[in-house]
Amino acid sequence: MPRDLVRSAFITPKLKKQKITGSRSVLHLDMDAFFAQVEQTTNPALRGKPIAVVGNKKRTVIVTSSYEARKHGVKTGMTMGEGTRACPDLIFVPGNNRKYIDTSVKIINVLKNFSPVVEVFSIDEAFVDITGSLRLFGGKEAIGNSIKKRIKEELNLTCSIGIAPNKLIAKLASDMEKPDGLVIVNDKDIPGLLEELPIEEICGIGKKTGKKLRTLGIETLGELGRYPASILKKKFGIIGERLHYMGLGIDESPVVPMGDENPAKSIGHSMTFPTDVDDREDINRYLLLLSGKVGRRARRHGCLGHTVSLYVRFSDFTGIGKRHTVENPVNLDNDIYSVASKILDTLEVDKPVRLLGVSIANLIYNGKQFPLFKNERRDFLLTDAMDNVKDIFGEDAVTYATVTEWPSEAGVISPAWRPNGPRRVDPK
Ligand code: DCP
Ligand code: CA
Ligand code: CA
Repeated sequence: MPRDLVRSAFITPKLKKQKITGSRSVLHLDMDAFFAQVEQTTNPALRGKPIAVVGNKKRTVIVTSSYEARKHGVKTGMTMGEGTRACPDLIFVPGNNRKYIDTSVKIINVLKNFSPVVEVFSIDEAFVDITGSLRLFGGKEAIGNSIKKRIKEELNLTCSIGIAPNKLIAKLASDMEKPDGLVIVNDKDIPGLLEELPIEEICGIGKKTGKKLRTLGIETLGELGRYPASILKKKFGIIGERLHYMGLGIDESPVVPMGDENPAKSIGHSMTFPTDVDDREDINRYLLLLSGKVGRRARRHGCLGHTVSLYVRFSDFTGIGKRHTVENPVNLDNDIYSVASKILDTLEVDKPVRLLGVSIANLIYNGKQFPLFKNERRDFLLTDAMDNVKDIFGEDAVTYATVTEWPSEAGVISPAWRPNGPRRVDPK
């Protein structure tokens, strides 16, 4: 048999099946009491004990606690005093970011054995598109159990896994039987699951949006799904439509292997703020600074990017990343900024922001080309002039009026936990 035919005989049935059903299988993994569990595995004296992990000097609140401590009512966000009142035997352990970062990387590497499509979502969470891996590993439950087993054997840690037709429901599912859970949700289970569920339970509906939805009389996801999409769009703009789909449990967003890009293929910069930021104007200011850093590097290398990515990490370590591809590739600060800012408009930012990251990918190398159109020339010339000043007098010699200081990157855990992330690109 000709080789091509042999190959298509293997490939066709699977492709066909996927096309007809259009059904995906998305796995979401979230580590149990992550920082606390890492502390307990690395220090046997802490195992089985109520412990609370606290931050560095500035952040003396409890960032997480072991399940033994939670039984007594210890909660994330409590002060040390409140923790001790809830549980007099509580043992405080100062956090060690390096350990958590290293563990996070190991977890991601385990996941990559099961599918190449792994999206790092936060320090202890990832999505994996396992649609193409089901056969090889014997189905959803088998993959879920194998991942859990490997993480237990290799790292001595437990995690909770949700498997569903999309990211939205997979994330919900991983939280349903914590700790050490494995929950599989099929299409037919979704309406029943969402009917009575309070809107805030779904990832993407934060306090602000939740409050606004409640003023419309919407309390459960079932109600949200039945609410007229047109009114939601009017009240919430771009995310109105997404809210409607959330209520129906529909989420077509792909699992994007983000936070794990090949450094050579993207240029980026991210920063953790000294204190969390929740003012949109401040966020914009940082966004412009980061876009400027990215643009400057790109221009030095004579390259432009077709795709702009934005990462937002919140104070609670959750995060969103999204990318947008533009027809005309960009490398001017303002162009990168305007795409990044548009992406930001489509994201729900209702928690203080801890970190922002901007990167460009899909790079083309064409040196420095003078723009054809007059309106583009002004920005080009301005940027070029700024670059020249920086070349001679240093990076801080000139900046935008809205941006007068570049805060130091001190103290808190940074995106370094994704060592292949955009930050590492182009060490100069
Ligand atoms: N974290 C933090 N500050 C917060 C929330 C979390 O520093 N406000 C850190 C500590 C957590 C880790 O991020 O261990 C992961 O956060 P999760 O919300 O996933 O919580 P845990 O993994 O600790 O517990 P759970 O088993 O409920 O997921
Ligand atoms: Ca967790
Ligand atoms: Ca988490």
